[in-house]
Amino acid sequence: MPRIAPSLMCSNLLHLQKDIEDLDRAGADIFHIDVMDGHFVPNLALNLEVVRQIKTVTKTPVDVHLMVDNPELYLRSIREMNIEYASFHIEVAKHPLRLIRDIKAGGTKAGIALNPCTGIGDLPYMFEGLDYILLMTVEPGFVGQRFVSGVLEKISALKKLMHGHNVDVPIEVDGNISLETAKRCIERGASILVAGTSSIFKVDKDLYSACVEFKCGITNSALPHPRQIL
Ligand code: S6P
Ligand code: MG
Repeated sequence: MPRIAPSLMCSNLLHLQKDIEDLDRAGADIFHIDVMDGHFVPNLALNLEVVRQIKTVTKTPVDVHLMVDNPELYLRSIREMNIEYASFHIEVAKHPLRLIRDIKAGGTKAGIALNPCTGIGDLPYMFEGLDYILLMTVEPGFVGQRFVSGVLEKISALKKLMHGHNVDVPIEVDGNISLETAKRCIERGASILVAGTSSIFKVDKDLYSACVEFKCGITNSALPHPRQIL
């Protein structure tokens, strides 16, 4: 069953706690949290201090997407906060195996993230110990960008590559994941969908209903009767 990971960077920070509560009621599986440093990407989103606060208001696992030049600087905090998932970018990792080992040493699941134009050829060297792979479907850094459809082929190729190495870890897709692009990614083998402004964080819809609808849409299940809505 595909899992939905709302991207909290898309939330209005003035009511972040309410958004988290609404998303929890709507059945969000994971909270995706973008941490940037203004160097790896020309933007700043959330930071680990905000993650610490988020963890006080929800029990839903958090997935920290480190879009930073020096992911090793963040490991101590990730460990102290008992973060469930953390990914770093392959494009900056000098010693990816060491990073994977250090993330996992604190009980966190370790993921590697790849930009849309980064190839998958080196991944088999890192398969051992890796818990998930995050494929960016937009250039990292900003919300509301166009879907890079070439990544669909990369999902299929990655599934094949994993199969050949007897590995089967979840593929997460991140960037312009609408109902339509989500379905195309799922068909190819993606199973964690980062939901942002293209699906649930829409100005004309309340977040709870948008998340319920998106979830029903990707799992092909019927919308709950209004009276079942809490
Ligand atoms: C982008 C970041 C993503 C965004 C997400 C937003 O750099 O890694 O997690 O938050 O892509 O979703 P959307 O639907 O606006 O692209
Ligand atoms: Mg992200």
